[in-house]
Amino acid sequence: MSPQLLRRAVEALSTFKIETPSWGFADTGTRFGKFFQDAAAIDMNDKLADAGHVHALTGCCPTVAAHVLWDFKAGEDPKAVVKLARKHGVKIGSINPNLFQDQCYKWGAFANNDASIRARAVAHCVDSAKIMQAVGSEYLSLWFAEGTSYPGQDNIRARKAFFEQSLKDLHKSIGPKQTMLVEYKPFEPAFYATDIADWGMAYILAKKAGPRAKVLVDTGHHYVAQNIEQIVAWLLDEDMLGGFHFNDRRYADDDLTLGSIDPYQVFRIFHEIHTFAAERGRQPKIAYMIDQSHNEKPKIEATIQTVVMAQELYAKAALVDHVALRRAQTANNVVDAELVLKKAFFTDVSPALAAWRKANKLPADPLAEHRRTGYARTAAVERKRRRAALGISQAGSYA
Ligand code: PSV
Ligand code: MN
Repeated sequence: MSPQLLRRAVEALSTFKIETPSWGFADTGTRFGKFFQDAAAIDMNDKLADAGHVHALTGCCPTVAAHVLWDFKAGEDPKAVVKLARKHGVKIGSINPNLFQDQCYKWGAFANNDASIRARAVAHCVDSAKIMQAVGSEYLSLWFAEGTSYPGQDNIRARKAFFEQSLKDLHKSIGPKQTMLVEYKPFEPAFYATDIADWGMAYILAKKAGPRAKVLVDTGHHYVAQNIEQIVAWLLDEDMLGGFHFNDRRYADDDLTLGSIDPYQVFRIFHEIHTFAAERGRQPKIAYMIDQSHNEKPKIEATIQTVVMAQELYAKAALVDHVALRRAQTANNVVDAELVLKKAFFTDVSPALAAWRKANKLPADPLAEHRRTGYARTAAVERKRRRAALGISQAGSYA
């Protein structure tokens, strides 16, 4: 690696931050069930401790995404959670309202035919925006588990109109320095017509909601052949890309560690972001977040794997020779254009990662260091004991 490329990769690493999800440290699984882990976090203190541990090892995860109903106790001052986070060396990041758990949402939340349920759902999001304000977070991250499962079940355009109005109403509670992120997902739990099934729908709704609404791309929420980096490039160009939920997908769902299936695809996504930054002379403001619920891998190890992989791919993508690429593109030299990307992708960036970690007094190998500390073993013993004392059973519940 030339000194020039090394510098470029280290520079890229110094600006890259990725948010961990509080729920990624707790016992979560698939919708068919969970396989429990002794070391899984029991409460918010555990989740923040685990997130703090990951940040201490990797140096690039200063914030933690929180799910309102799972992480904030009713009636509790959200500032208590801020304090707890500080104790563990992290901050609260995106705030995720929950519109998929309560029985009243069986027929939807923002698109429910019943105006009182729609109002309740918006009120929950407005309350979540107040939490966002109280904890000093910049992002309200919205995912809607709604739609219809059978043809004819509901009026598709009426649902769209309800969504537009509900999002507009919520937008009034979003401060000038805050952003509400609209996430899309092709199916599950609705199987016929998910209300926000793809990026186009999320774009239209965010655009209509107001200037502080942007689209969130969850890399898992796409069909197999879908070109995610093209979506990313279009959203960037329209100034509508707000953030990512990182994972990897084999089919069209989330939850695998980033780059475990297709690291080249993640590289291509980062390449579009670096290209945009090079052309516009500014970094786009993007919330990089992880959204994974591990059922098989140890949760902290999986999170570290994702973070390290994200850093590696981000650094590789920063090495693309934009001048050579554009030259090849304008000459319609398909082979050379592709080779420019491949060259960066196959460059070994470990010297850059090593230099950046050394400069930031971080362990050279975060995963090995995590294993060496025995953190998970200690947590497993302590949390198993605490679960027993609290009478918390790990059997029988659903994800
Ligand atoms: C839904 O699949 C999702 O991607 C949303 O972002 C949720 O908030 C998250 O997973 C956790 O269930
Ligand atoms: Mn997600």
